Amino acid sequence: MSRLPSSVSTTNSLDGIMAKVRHDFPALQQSVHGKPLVYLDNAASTQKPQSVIDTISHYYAFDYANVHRGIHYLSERATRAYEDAREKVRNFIGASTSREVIFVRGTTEAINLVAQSYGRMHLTEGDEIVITEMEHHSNIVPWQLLCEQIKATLKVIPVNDTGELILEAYERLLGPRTRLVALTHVSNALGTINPVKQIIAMAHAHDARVLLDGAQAAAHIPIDVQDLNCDFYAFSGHKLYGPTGIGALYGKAELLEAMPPYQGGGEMIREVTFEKTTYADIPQKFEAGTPHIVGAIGLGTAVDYLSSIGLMNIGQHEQELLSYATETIGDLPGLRIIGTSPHKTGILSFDLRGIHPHDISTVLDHEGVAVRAGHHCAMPLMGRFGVSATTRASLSVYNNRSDIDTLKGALDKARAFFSL
Ligand code: 7TS
Repeated sequence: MSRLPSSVSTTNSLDGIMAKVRHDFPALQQSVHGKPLVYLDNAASTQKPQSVIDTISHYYAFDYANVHRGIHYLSERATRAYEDAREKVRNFIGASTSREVIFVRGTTEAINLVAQSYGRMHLTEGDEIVITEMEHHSNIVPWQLLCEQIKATLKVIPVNDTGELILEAYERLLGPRTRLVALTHVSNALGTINPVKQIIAMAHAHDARVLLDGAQAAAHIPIDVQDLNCDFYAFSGHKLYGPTGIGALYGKAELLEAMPPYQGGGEMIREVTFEKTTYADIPQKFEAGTPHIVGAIGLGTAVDYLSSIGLMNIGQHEQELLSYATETIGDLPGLRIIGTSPHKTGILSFDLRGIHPHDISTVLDHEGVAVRAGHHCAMPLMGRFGVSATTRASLSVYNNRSDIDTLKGALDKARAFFSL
């Protein structure tokens, strides 16, 4: 079951659409500490529209059954809904067949799957994996684990002072032993949108495969895996208005077909004997056990929701808001924005001299403003910018100028409180 957001039926103007989008999100209608909630922690996770909430409760109330096993009516209906969701995700990322879409718990699991399945099969001692200095720990640690297991080496593309990858350094890192390049499409701590098409082409010229971590991209910019020509693409449902515990891994069919299973169990087999087990075709080969059925179906509705507004519209709205936010808070005395690339999504990470980000966010919280403070699971990147943590406001489709004005007012209070 999916509904168009209430916003879309009534107006075509972007401002009009965005003004109404907010009403699709029940969580945004509440107050915290006696102040209207201003939710600016979208890079951590987004709130859910009513259509996603309705889909989830409808499934549990009326359609609930396991998938791919029962011959009974409900099981068939649940299986259809689950596979329809896969098709929606395929369409959302521009894959050529839904066999290339594997449901996983999220970006973290997707990357671990590729590291352990593709990595252990195709890489060997002395091979090299290239990542970047701006990766989330989810795109560092799985490769370190793999490197320890097979004695491969990790190489790191550095970032410049504005928070962009230094492509000349990348070119120098590529060599005959480079087997895999794994990088984020958009940085969660800086907002930088990386020139991934160029980076992929450079890797392919060296016969290396490329995995893109799309956790921070999929809700903000249109994704077309065929146009990008990436080999793997990973993202999480909860960052694009869908449920937690569900995400997708895209992989080129010929790669997935050649890869060994990541986990063994039910669903992923063709035939089991004690002597030898044969495996199901993709994507089932990589979906051992009962999947997060309602999560996938809810993700399908979230994708419908995003598509009904349009990723181009969302991107334009967020860019306008990012400009406004950068102007509004960018020249507060002592405030340094970390991540100043002209190619950014709506992420404002900053350091406010002398105040620990946890203290800032505590003051903001009392003003009803939710942001994230910390290292954002990007500790090496924090070190690169000489900080241990930042305060991060991250925008989404339902934020507006008034949210930014409230953020500014709350930051003024924090500055006064700490006598800055
Ligand atoms: N990659 C990037 C770029 C991310 O931003 C995140 C989560 C992940 C991977 C992991 O995603 P998961 O859904 O598997 O956990 N990033 C953040 C963040 O910035 N704040 O909280 C979570």
